[in-house]
Amino acid sequence: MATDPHSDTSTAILATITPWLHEAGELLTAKPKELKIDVKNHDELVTATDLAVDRLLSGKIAAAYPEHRILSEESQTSLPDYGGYVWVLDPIDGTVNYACGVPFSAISIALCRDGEAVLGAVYNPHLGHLYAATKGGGATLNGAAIGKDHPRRAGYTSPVVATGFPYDSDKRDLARRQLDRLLDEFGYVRRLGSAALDLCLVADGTFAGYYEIDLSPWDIAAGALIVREAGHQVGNLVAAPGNLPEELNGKHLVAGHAEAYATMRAILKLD
Ligand code: LIP
Repeated sequence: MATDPHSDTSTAILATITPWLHEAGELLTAKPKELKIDVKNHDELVTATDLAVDRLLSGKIAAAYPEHRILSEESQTSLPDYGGYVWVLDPIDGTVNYACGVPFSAISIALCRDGEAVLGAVYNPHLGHLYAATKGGGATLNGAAIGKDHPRRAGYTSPVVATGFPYDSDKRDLARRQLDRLLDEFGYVRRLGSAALDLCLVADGTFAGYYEIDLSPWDIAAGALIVREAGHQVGNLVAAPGNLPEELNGKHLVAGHAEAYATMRAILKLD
């Protein structure tokens, strides 16, 4: 039955999609003897599981919210506009990790209204971690509040920042310079391979910050809302391209706790 989200609160919508995420998560944790892996856009991996998760979740969204649109890494990668309700879906964020058997990948899903995220969820089925947030409603990990007012450990501030590297080889030299800047400033740098989960680890206090050069809307839509709702900061060093809403801008994305965020914005350059 179509539910108008205006009457159906974001929390209720999150409750609706949570079992969908667990069902999709079982596709990631299954250990198929064979896994079809293809290459798209010259150098990006896509597996049969990415496509299966996309079909599963896109189908459920279309059945429950037929008047909504879907922006998805594996089926609809752009829209003429972002008005009304748009779901932003990354069936597997961390596809290379998934393809190689590294247990650090996630399903990332957000619902936007007129270009602003109203709810987001990032589910890592390998660890059983469901990060979620609603706009104005705070951020949670497996239902427990996370963020600035809910430190992982009293009096402890993580010194670690995370980053990632673009598929596009033309951007690798800049990535190396940015990595140098982060290493010189912070010392502890991690590259775990999933932007969505990197953002969630900023939200829950594991990391002090995160930066990446060239992400897509589906990599960051849910994770960025979770960071904001955790009381931390997210922004970009450049404006969003074209008509893409700022909340879906993954270019030169910076996220972090206040001090680390300010430091990262000061040291990172566009050249
Ligand atoms: C990945 C991001 C990662 C980035 C990769 C890729 P995918 O998303 O999560 O942080 O470094 O280049 O964009 O392709 O696995 O959905």
